[in-house]
Amino acid sequence: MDNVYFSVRMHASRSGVHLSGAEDLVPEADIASAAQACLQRALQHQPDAVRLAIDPVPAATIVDGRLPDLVLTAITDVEDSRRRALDALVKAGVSCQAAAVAMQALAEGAAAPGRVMRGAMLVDAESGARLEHDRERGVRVSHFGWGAGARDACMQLLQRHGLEHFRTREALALAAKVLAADGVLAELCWSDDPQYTAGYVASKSGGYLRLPHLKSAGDPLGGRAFFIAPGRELPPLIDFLEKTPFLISALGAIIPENV
Ligand code: WAQ
Ligand code: MG
Repeated sequence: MDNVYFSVRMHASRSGVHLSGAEDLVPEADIASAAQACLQRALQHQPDAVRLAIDPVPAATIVDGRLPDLVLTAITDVEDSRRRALDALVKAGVSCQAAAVAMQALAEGAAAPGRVMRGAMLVDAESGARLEHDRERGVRVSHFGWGAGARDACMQLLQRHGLEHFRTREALALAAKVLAADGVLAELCWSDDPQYTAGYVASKSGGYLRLPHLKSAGDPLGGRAFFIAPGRELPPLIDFLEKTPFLISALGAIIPENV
């Protein structure tokens, strides 16, 4: 069993409506603690149903990953932050139109007006066309986790910069997998948690550009957009994002931006 990892995934809902999801990719010895952490997360949301799935993953299929460099900005104004995000997307090769379309969709509710998706939009980086087949679910990045010691090392590194929230660490890991996908130019994300205003633009050249105020406090909308190079075949890309096991073994740098 030595070279087997396990995918631990949780999905909590109430009256059939999604509340919370979490997942990890862990060695056998850590299954119980990973499942416990997922369950604790689920129970914070008063669910009436929790699904916990634990599946073996052969180590030979696991892709080795590295976190993107984290660039810290200190912009406090939401409009300025959104302008900066658009600028970063354009620098990453996304057209102005595609960047603007995606940002507007996240701001208005990407599933339908006022409603967030469970996963990410796929956006054609040139035309801005929405490419995902299901606007409620979108594409769910899954089967990613941390190699031995990497999560703790990441926590310590982030703490030195005052970033202790689990969301930052998890978003970095998710963005690492998204950026490793062939055909993805960039990602735009901010949380749907009304109290969590931070978001980011991630790209291969620009790293993970963190914007602490990408939305106003109290705003319940958020989501993710993955910008796809035009003409890509989607099934292998989606398969990689959803199914290929991906383990972070190396951290990136943290680069405080001069202000
Ligand atoms: N795959 C694809 N999309 C997802 C996934 C996933 N596994 N999980 C969530 N999403 C989408 C979905 O539309 C959610 O509504 C949206 O992302 C936001 O999810 O401090 O916490 O879990 O640097 O609320 C970003 C900033 C935090 C972190 C993002 O996202 C930082 C966050 P949340
Ligand atoms: Mg959320």
